[in-house]
Parts: sequence; structure tokens; C-alpha cells
Amino acid sequence: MSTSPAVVVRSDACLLHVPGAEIWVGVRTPGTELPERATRIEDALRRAGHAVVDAVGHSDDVLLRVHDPRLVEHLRTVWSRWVEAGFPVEPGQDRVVPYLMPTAGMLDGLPEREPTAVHAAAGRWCYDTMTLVGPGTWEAARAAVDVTLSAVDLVVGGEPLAYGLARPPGHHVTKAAHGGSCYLNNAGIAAQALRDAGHGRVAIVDIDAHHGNGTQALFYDRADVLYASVHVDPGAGWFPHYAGFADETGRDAGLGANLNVPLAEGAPDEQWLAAIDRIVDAVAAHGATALVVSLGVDAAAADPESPLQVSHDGYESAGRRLAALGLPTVAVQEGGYHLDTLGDLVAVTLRGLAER
Ligand code: SP5
Ligand code: ZN
Repeated sequence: MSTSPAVVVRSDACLLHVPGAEIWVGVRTPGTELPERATRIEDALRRAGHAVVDAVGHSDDVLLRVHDPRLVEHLRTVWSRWVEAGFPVEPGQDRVVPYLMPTAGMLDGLPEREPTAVHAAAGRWCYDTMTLVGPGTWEAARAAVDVTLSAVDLVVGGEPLAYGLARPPGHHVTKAAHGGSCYLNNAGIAAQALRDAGHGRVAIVDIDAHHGNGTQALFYDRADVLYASVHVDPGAGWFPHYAGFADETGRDAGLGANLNVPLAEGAPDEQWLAAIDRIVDAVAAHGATALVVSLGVDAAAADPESPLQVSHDGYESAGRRLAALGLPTVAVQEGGYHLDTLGDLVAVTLRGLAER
């Protein structure tokens, strides 16, 4: 057994997104996906002795193949449109907040038009009221893509394990809609970049407490990218509510290349690790030659958003079990909100992942 520590990729620009708030059931509550998450994680990883490098800029190529170019253009421009329309002054809203969403029920078969008003466009591309856009949101989300692609480059170049300190996170973003504190799907972009680098089959393992509905959707009809996730049961009333059920196994060519293992609220290590074991078997059976880990640490018992009860040892063990696959691995940060413990949780997971 050898351990070679993960190379950590980070970017100052990832700190520029300040959520300001989350509008939940109409109430303006404090944001949870804070810039300090990234600084805490970076501090812990430096203490643990990892090499830390700055992200290198990448073109929009992979980004535009994973996401609808209109979502990307929306995110790039919506803040300046919001300011131009005067919303920060009247009615005094300093973040872009959706006002109506063109649901399937509203359109009832009509084409989804691009609305003229920016306050209507906000809900055309964002599916919840928790994922606000402010002055630095685009810069941070785009930097997280550079962080991710730089981590992919390291692994394609021969590093066994690279970790992208991506912020804001990404696994709730579908091809054309963002939400769940996410703007661009970093894990999906990593998987596509690994495919483009010559890996015929790639697996994404998502250990965030929430189901990565966005990542699932990106690859749902594809056989080349397996999506496998352990998360709290959406059927028990948890975000993202409409996806993450065990019977979602893929569509068309992708049938059999999607695995959801929903757990009951409050599930401890034993159940969580049993789910990881099932997922490890599925990754091996899929024949993947590279692995992406959506590394959310919000399943930890101490996490304020956590519906699960996973311990530090549980996270380290999950890392070790995934490392046993022996695959070149890109880990990207997803959720995790308990500032005092999230750095150590990421560090122990990477320690486990490095055992190969
Ligand atoms: C990346 C990630 O972990 N996203 C998680 C998004 C789930 N947020 C759901 C929040 C549900 C409402 N929580 C109430 C807290 C009020 N501040
Ligand atoms: Zn989460």
C-alpha cells in the first residue's frame, strides 16, 4: 500500500461569490454556501501537507458541451442586467432572485420562450429561490470550472489523485437549469473532460448528502458515464425532492448506468458505507478507467444541513473503499456547511482516497 497525497487545486476567484441570502419558503434566511467554506478547507489541506496549486485558465469548450450555451450566457450577464434594470435600488433587491418559473404545468406544451424581462429570465434558468446571483457569482462559478479542469489535467498528466476546491459547488445543475446553491456542474465537466482525454468509460460517485440531480440528468441517457450516488431519501421530504429515487436507473443507451442509493434520514456510518460498497461494485462492473468523486461533506453528523450521521472515520473509510478501485481520480468539492469541521472532513476523505 502506498499513499501519495492529493494535489489540491484552488483559485482566489472562487471566493468572489457571496450568496447574500437563501430565500426559503419566501423568507430571506442567511446564506449557507459561504466563501469561508473554501478558506477553511484550504487551511486544513495545507496543514495536512498537500501540495496546493492555483488553477490555470481554460477555454469554454467543455463547459459549452455540458451545458446549454444559453444558460452559460445567462449566468455571464444576468447580474449586470439586474443592475441595469435598477432592482438593487427599487425595490431594493441586491441579488438576482427568480420571480416565476416556466414549469411544465404553466407552459402546457407551449414553447419555452426567452423572456424579455430580466426578472422573468431569472426563473427561466434557475429552478429554486435559494440560489441567488450577485456581483461575483459568475466569476466564482467560472473559476470553479477552471479549478476542476486543472485537476483533470493533473490526473490526465499522470497524477493518481487531484482535488479541485471548487466553489460554488455544481452537482445540482442540469444541462439548462441551476439551483441548490450550484451554478455550473463541475463534476459533470470533469467527467466530460476525462472522456475527451481518452477514457472510454468514466464513473462519477457522489457522496454529498443530497442527490446530484443535475449530474444524473446530464448523463442519464449515456452509457459511457456512470452516475452513482448515496444520499438522503428525497421521498422522505429532502432536497432535491423530485429526483434521486432508487428506480431511476437511466434511459435508452444509459439504462443501467445510473445508480441511486437513498438512505433514511439519520442513517449512520454502517448504512452509508454499505451503500458505498454497492457503488464501488457498480463502478467496477461499469468498466470505468477514471473516477470523479463529488465530494460533499454535508452527510457528516455535525453538519447543520445534514440529514445523515456520517463520522470522520466514515468519510475516511469511504475514501479508502473508493481508492481500492485503483482508478485515476478527480475529486471536486460539493456541499458541506459546518465551518469548524468541514476542512478536516475533506482532509480525512482525501487521506482515504490516497491509499492505493
Ligand atoms: C451543494 C449542496 O449541498 N446543495 C444543497 C442544497 C440543498 N439546500 C436545501 C435547503 C432546504 C432548506 N433548508 C432550510 C435552511 C434555511 N436556511
Ligand atoms: Zn449537499
